[in-house]
Amino acid sequence: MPDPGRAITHIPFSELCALLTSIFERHGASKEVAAVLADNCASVQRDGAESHGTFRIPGYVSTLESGWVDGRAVPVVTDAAPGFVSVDAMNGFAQPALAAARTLVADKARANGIALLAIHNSHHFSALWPDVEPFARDGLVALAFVNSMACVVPHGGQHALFGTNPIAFAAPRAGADPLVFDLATSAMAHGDIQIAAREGQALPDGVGVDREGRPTHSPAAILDGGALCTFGGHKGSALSMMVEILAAALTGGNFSFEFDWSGHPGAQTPRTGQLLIVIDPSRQAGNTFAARIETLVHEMKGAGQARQPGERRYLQRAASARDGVPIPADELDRLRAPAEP
Ligand code: NDP
Ligand code: PYC
Repeated sequence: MPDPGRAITHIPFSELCALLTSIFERHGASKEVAAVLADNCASVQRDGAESHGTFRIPGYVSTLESGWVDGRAVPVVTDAAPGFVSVDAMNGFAQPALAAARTLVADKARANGIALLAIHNSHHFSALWPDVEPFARDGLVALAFVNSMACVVPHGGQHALFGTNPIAFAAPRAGADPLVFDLATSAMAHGDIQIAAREGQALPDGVGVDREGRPTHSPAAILDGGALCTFGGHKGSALSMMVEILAAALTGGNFSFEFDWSGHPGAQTPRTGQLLIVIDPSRQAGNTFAARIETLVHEMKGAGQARQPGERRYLQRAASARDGVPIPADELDRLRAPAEP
């Protein structure tokens, strides 16, 4: 929840993109990488995802400065099989790797009905929905899986092993924005724990444990040697395990517990992997996919589900187009300062 006491400024999307591009470039990213990351981060801020928008810029900057990530990496795309594209991100960010392979994997999905995009040696520090929504806008179904850094205890376990391991899904709709969900498999995203700690908020039951493994309501205790729990007990734990398998074992990337960033003080971006599964629903005989989704959404509303996943984001996107992208005034001041952030 945004801090209600914090002053908010509104800035045009293009201005925010230009500001973020200049910050990324100033801290060692190539022109191409800076443009992709700036568009991604500004889009996330525009859509109201507080934990992964401009709040993350200090983390990007300190990571680039630490030498942990290569902001000038040029991803290497391999056409591995009729339905399999592999990308070595070359220790760069995952979003430029996805951008480099996006057309190829979409073409393969159309040709085969389904295709995989396996990215390894990559850093993902953002929300996942920008990775899947564009596929759905092109009529495809997409799933994405990313593992992160060991900060989540497997169900029944004693120490952190999994990452916060998000899963995102997008499907096209007839005459409406795609149906999208994007969620961490931990009880809360690590970014939201950082925000709760900054704002002195207590956490609900079941979110995390302290360094002794005792349940805690304190975000500071989770950040200070404690750990997060998965959402939904053993069920979320199984999904988190699946993300480790798909995003790391299948792509050739690191598990969340495997990389060692201790030699790079300031590093915050996990060096892991990402898997995307892209499906062409038009391959179904007598294709009724879009109509079936409308039936489902209609029935969900009829059952009383007032808010569909993705809806809040689309509403915030429309408000940002009208009023400018909301950003805390002190955060924007820091971004605009010559020695930001
Ligand atoms: P949330 O719990 O806020 O939301 C999860 C999903 O549920 C969203 O699609 C959201 O839609 C939807 N939703 C939320 N509330 C409702 C409701 N009341 N009714 C119906 N749908 C609802 O997300 P998380 O905190 O789990 O994750 C936040 C972000 O953190 C994600 O974008 C994720 O990708 C990112 N993340 C990134 C990581 C990385 O390694 N890069 C690691 C972990 C998390 P809507 O979007 O419209 O609100
Ligand atoms: O919020 O859990 C998170 C996260 C991890 C990596 C990027 N975001």
